[in-house]
Amino acid sequence: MKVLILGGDGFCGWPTALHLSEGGAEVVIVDNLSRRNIDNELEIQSLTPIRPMSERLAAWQEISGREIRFLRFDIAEHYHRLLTLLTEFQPDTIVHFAEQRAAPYSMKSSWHKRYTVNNNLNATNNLLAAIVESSVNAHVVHLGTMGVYGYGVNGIAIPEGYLQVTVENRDGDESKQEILYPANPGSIYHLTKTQDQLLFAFYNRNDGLRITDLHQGIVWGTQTSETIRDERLINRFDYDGDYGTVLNRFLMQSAIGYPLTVHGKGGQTRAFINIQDTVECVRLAIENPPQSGERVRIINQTTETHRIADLAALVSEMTGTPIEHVPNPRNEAEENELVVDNKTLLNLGLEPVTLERGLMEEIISIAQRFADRCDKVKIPCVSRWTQDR
Ligand code: NAD
Ligand code: USQ
Repeated sequence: MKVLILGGDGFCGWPTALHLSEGGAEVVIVDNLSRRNIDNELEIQSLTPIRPMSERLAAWQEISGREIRFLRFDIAEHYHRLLTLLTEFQPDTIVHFAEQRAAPYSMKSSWHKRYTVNNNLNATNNLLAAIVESSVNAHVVHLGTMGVYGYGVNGIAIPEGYLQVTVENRDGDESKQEILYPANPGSIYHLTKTQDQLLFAFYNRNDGLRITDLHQGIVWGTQTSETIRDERLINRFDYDGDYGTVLNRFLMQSAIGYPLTVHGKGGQTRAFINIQDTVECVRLAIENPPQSGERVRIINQTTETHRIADLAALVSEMTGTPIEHVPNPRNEAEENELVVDNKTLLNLGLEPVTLERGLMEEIISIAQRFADRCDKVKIPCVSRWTQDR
């Protein structure tokens, strides 16, 4: 199987590339290294010492005997390079991770809002247009987000993409329909993912493209069974106020004794998944593609839901780190309930890594081990959703 991985130098893309290569796929990575450049812009670096791409790839070849090819270009800008690549490589599957993925970064300024919209929507539209123009018969697996749904459930479990509704027709009779779950994004970044959904629905209906959209929760953890095989393969770990996600931030904060930064009361409930499960889920999605003519397949890629205050209490209990409630820079509900339907991946055989199993290992092997690389100044979340925050 030939797999093209867009965004394969990133936190989810790199371990996925290795996992698929280990499974025997011929893998080509495209990445413009924008994420590494954003580290330069924000004057921050991954807590883990990630290596340059050429060193990563040489190490993987040395260890596994398998080659991964890498092309550096911007898929949102260089349409014809993408088109040529699709025509020449003829991938069976294209995994699309190549978007700006931090909600706080997307809210930093009008420049960051415009960059995120331009980058993410052009990346997705270029990919879909190039598949049509090249006539390549590839299955697109896209990393979406749980945040497309918003986080309120109105007494129901969030379904996998589509909502059954009953409407009254013109004769006054009730008719049942299935619609895309109403989008309710909480940031410009999340907004781009809701718009991706419409692009997928259109190209699926108009051109018959086969697409799986994986609505992923917050990813925690760092290493996978492949990245752990050599220091040079180590995955990135973001902890700063823009790119660090909440649980990884708490783990790192506990390693340096920095009070755990709970926004407001910490009443927000979110969905989570471990990075090892992310790579397994992408593989399962690739192995189970939609049939030709099938509508966009939407899968909720998440394994647990937790309230932020409860997560902080758990980490605090394990490590003795105090909790600090800080003003919330985001415009989000003070608290919410969240119940998510995630049957598809469990039915395909996913055996989740639970917080209970993986948390302490992560604290010791990553957060404590690399604690001296942490720049405390970069911990506070300084990007505000509105000017009065
Ligand atoms: P990341 O920023 O670490 O990786 C994204 C990669 O894509 C980077 O290496 C970046 O350089 C590359 N990229 C971005 N724009 C590009 C472009 N125009 N052309 C070529 N390369 C480009 O992010 P991640 O955490 O690995 O997330 C990957 C995907 O998964 C994203 O789409 C994100 O929205 C989604 N996701 C992530 C999480 C999470 O918690 N990390 C949760 C849910 C969904
Ligand atoms: N939060 C804190 N303290 C912190 C950091 C965050 O209380 O120090 C809170 C936030 O206010 C928010 C929650 O934790 O309520 C989650 O924040 P996050 O930064 O961990 O996650 P989020 O911004 O939602 O984005 C991350 C990824 C994104 C992905 C999304 C999945 O960066 O790419 O799409 O998780 S989801 O949240 O399910 O939409």
